[in-house]
Formats: sequence, C-alpha cells, structure tokens
Amino acid sequence: MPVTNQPFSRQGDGPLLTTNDLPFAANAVLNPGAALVDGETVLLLRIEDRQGLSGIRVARSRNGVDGWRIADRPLLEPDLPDYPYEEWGCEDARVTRVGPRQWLIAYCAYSRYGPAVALATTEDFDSVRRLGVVLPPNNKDAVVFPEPFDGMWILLHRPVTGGQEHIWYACSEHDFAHWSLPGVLLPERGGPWWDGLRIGVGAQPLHTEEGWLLIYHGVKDMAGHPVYRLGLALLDANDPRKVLARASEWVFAPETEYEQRGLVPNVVFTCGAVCRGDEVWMYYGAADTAIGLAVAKTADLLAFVRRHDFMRKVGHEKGMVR
Ligand code: BMA
Repeated sequence: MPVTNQPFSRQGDGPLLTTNDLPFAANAVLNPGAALVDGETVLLLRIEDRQGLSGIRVARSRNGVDGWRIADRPLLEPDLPDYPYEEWGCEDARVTRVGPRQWLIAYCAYSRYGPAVALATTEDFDSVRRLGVVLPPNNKDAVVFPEPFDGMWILLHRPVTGGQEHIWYACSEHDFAHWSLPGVLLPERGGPWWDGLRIGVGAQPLHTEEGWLLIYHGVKDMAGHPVYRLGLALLDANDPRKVLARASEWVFAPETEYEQRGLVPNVVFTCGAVCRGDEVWMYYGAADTAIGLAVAKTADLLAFVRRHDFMRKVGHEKGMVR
C-alpha cells in the first residue's frame, strides 16, 4: 500500500517546467523563488546556461500552472566588473514583499570566494536595485521575513560554521544592508537523520494562523550520495526566532523519476511557495534539472508539523536540540 497521509500532492504527470519550455538553449531550470503579484504567479527561475553559470529570469503565469511567459532577458546575471562576487552566477532567489510595491530578493552570489548572501529590491520584476553582498562567504539560502518584528527585520541564512551548516537568523533595525544579533534557529540534526548533514531555508516563510510555516531542506549522505528532502518547522508569529515545532519526519522527498534522476540525482529543493486560498503551492527544483509543483492544504501541513513535532517528542522546549 502506498503511503497516503502525505500532505503534498504533485501536480501533473511530470515536471511543470523544463529547459524545453525556454525559448533558448540552457542546461537546467531549477529552484525558483515564487510570489503572487497582481494576481499572477511570478517565478524567479534559476537558469543554468551551457557554460555552467546561473542567472535569474522571471516567468509569469495567470494560473500558476501553465501559459508561462518567460522574460526576454535575465533579472539578475553575472555583471563584471561591477559585481565581482557574482562572477560565477546568481543562484536560488527567494523573494518577499516588504512594502506596498517593494519586493526583496535574497540570492546566492557565487564567485571564486565562495557562495555569499546578496540582496536586491524590485518593484516590477523587470529591473532590480542591487544592495550587494550583505553576508560574506560561505553563506547561502537566505530569506527576509515580509514584515518587521518590534521594528526589526529578520533574515534567515545558512553560514558554514565549524564545518556545520545550520539555519541562523540575523536582525536589522535600520535597513536591509546591515545584519547583527545572530543566533541559531534550527541546527542540522547530525547522525543518520534525514536532515543530519546540512539544512537551509526552503521557501520564504509562510504566514499562517498558527505562526510562520517554514519549509526547509535537509541532506542525508547515503554512501557518498546526498539526498535532499524537505521538512517543516513552525515559528512564533510575533518573534520567528522562537521555534514552536519542528517535524521529525521529512514532508517531501525525491520519489518520481524526474526527482531521482537528472543532473544531480535525488534532489527536491524549494526556494518559493505561494498561499492560494487554503492551499500552499510549492514550486521546487527536481534533480537540479527541472521544476515541479506540489500542492498541500495549509491545515494539513500545520497538522503534520504538530503531529511529528520533534521538540515535543524529546521534551526540548528550548535549547540547541530542536
Ligand atoms: C545546494 C544548492 C542548490 C542545489 C542543491 C542540490 O547546495 O547549491 O542550488 O539545488 O545543493 O544540488
């Protein structure tokens, strides 16, 4: 009997978008940020070209499923000599709305110095204003919450510290360029856990009636081959540095042929989801090759993170073991 109590169901028989949907040749289309803008779904596609370098390009659709209109030029791409820390590409953009018409894009600026966290703002998704690198390498998987908390913006990110890769937070009172007061939000769980090796923010945090729902990725090394899966955490509505629950089991894993086989096998990796009615529509990279769409009821995701809450199971309300 197949497992039926999984909240996410895949839409369609195969990937939502592949390089065949692009009006030019590319190596891969993956890991999109996602937003609802004026009733349309906007995806920030990461497109890896046939040199191996990535840029970010916008795709728009009225229903979030088909009829994608691909922008005729990239929104973010390596631009030398002005942006030396992006010489190897702009990857994995996550987007949040931070003002009536202002959107903040957090992305990975990749260069010979390693991956760094960079920010840019946009009002129309046609052009950006770069803020530049705000956190130095080795750091990626960043996103900013869409509202300030007690006057402080909060950013989640994934620095490499002491050989470990946890999800950290940082705060900014004044602007989006200066981040301080760091702390660990979710640590990698170590050992044989599905998220034992390294973890990072997935989609932008989603506002729900129980708090901020965070979809994050975790990695397990299977005899030298990493498997990327997705899990859930629930963060306090008023102070998302407080973790209310973290599911012990993954909620989404590479199960289809196009997730298990591709340029990097066994990868599901999300950078963006949108809330439509009582559903979460999660766009995700499949095997670093194509893009899939999976939909879940928000209530089912909340029930899942509560039912599998690791913190409750081990009796740790606070502290490093989450
Ligand atoms: C991560 C990132 C993602 C990628 C994933 C799986 O480290 O680089 O862009 O999808 O690995 O290869």
